[in-house]
Amino acid sequence: MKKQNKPNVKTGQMDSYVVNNLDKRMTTNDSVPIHDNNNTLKAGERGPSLLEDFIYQDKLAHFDRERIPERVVHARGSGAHGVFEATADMSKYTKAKFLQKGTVTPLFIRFSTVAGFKGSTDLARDVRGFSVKFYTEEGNYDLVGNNIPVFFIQDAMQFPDVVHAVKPEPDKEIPQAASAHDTFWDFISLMPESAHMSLWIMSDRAIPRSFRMMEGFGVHTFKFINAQGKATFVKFHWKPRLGMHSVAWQEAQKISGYDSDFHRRDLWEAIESGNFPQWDLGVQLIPEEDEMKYSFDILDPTKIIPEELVPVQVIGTMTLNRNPTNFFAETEQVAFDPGRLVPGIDFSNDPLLQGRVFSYADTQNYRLGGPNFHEIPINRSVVQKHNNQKDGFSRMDILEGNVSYFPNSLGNGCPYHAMLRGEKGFESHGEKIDAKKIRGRSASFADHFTQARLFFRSQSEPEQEHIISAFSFELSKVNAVAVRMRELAILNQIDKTLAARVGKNLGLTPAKELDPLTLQFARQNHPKYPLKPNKPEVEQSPALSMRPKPGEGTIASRKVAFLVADGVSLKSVDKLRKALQKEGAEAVLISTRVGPLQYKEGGSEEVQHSYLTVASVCYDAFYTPEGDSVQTLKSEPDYIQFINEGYRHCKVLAFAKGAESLMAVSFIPDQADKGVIQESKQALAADFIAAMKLHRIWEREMDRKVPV
Ligand code: HDE
Repeated sequence: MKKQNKPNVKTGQMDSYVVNNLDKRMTTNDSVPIHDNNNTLKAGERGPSLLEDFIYQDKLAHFDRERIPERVVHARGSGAHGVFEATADMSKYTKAKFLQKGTVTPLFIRFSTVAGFKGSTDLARDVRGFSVKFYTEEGNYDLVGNNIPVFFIQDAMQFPDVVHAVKPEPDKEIPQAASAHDTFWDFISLMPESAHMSLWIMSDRAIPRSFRMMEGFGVHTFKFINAQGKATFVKFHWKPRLGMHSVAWQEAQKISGYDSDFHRRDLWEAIESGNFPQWDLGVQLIPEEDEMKYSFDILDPTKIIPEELVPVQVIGTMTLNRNPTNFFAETEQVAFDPGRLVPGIDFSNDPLLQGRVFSYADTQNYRLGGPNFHEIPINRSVVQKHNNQKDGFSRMDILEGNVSYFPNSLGNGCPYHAMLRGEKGFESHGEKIDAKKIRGRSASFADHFTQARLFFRSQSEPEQEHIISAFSFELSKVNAVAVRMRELAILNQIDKTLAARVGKNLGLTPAKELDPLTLQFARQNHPKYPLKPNKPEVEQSPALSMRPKPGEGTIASRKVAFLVADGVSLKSVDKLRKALQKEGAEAVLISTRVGPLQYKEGGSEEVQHSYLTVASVCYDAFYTPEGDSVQTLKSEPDYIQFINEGYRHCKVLAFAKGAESLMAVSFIPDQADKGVIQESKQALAADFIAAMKLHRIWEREMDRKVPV
């Protein structure tokens, strides 16, 4: 049953725009009742259509303009409403009202992939956008982040270049939503500053199991400003309550075929069923005086601040509790902008952040058709705006009076400036700057490999293997050997084993030194490149690995496929189903056909999914209960494919006592590993749940007997 959530100030405002057509007569856009909307007005039964048919024109003219430009990046996205509750006293650091303990603020979130078009697959290897719009009492604040804490480039000037390199190649518009092609790696292999990000993007972080199971990051260093005007540097982190999980690369490719809306569907269904996803908001705080303290520059967006160096403090919780009513009106028209700040938060001088401040409002003026996009319901603040900006396409607000300028006396000097009445508005932090104009970069941004190495060395063995496979996959798809060689030379600067292993898969030996072309372009930004890097404070960061730590983990909201056929035992189904439900996981019956499933004990249950309509890659774990169904499944190739694939993708499988014989028709060995539970030998529910908490039995990847 759908859990109800109380409307808040934002969803209440949105509801006032919602239109319901039930029992309503069809009208034109001017609300004129329509008699017949199937037939155009003609001169005689077989005659030509008449120009005066305003009802037809009304319908077609609107249809002809239904599409708006998709976002130039992050075109594919999924949104949800939610709330943020501040749980810590932050007044010492920031005066932002929505961050003061106990304050609850409505929000809208949009997750996205970056490279693909609007209709592309959710499972592309890509960064995920993680944009949150807080509708605060002091106006809208947007935290427009990603699920990876660093970026490819250090200066906004190169953003169009990196985007052009990753998007489909302009002559043939191939490939869609994929970085595995020549132009991307051509660019990356000439830009050593992208080395750190490229390791993240080749890691499992780039193929999440669910939006609900990934971290989010503000990426840049921002500033908190307190009531006394004192600044503290801050990095934002979103930590998912469900833990961090990914799928395997081969699975990702298959899911793209079976259900290219996999992440969108997962988010929608979770919220619809009342499994509201949650994240804790954490901050890393750095006193202003420590700006230059570290071995890296905190303004450099290709660097993280290791959590072991500056711990993440939790300051609040986000809960997503309502799906959009209409995709276009909300998820498509929402406009995020890192340049949208509230008092208490300010920019740092990160050159990537500085450049973003221009681009978002600019692209939205174009994409949403003019300067009044702030008035679209999803973008409206929950406090009324007051200023002298007026007119423009599709203006909604109706400004009263004859005054639209300042200063004025006819309007009583209103809207007034906060400072004129002893009040406070947004004030930029009064940082002292005394500088010469230059078009260039700080030498403190020149170390490109130390943190890439930190990332690689902090991964568990299976995670490192996945990175090696991902680089091998991507670079194998690159046709230009010179590009492969250049990238290998970069990898060799990061970690010799990484480079050698990838090189082996490409039939190439990594060069010791960076390619002369890479050096030439690196020297454009840093004339003395390469500079000697500082000694890092941290050489291993457990926080960078996604592996659940022992004793950690939840299986809440994970989907377990119950593989059944007519004649299955209800008792055997319920034995595990009840245990899973207690843990918040979902049991999904999959049978030889949809419709009523006949139980051995009598009675039936409606089944929504069959081996024909779904695939094993869309489930987290598998259970085969016992009963007369076992005989049917023995000769059902689609069932056998389910369990073989589940095994190959390192998932947990359980077999009821009377169903264990089915293992013999699969590739799964008897007593395989801790992820294969046989009821006759193990505690069915307890061992199954414990194994699922590990998410995957990655060690099994070495067993490649099962064809993919
Ligand atoms: Fe964006 N980015 N970006 N970006 N970005 C856009 O804005 C841009 C960057 C991010 O769900 C665009 O409204 C520049 C970093 C997200 O609607 C555009 C630079 C990070 C989204 C734009 C960056 C992001 C966008 C396209 C280099 C992580 C989706 C449509 C300085 C912190 C927002 C739009 C949504 C979208 C520009 C780099 C995150 C063109 C110039 C770094 C999550 O304005």
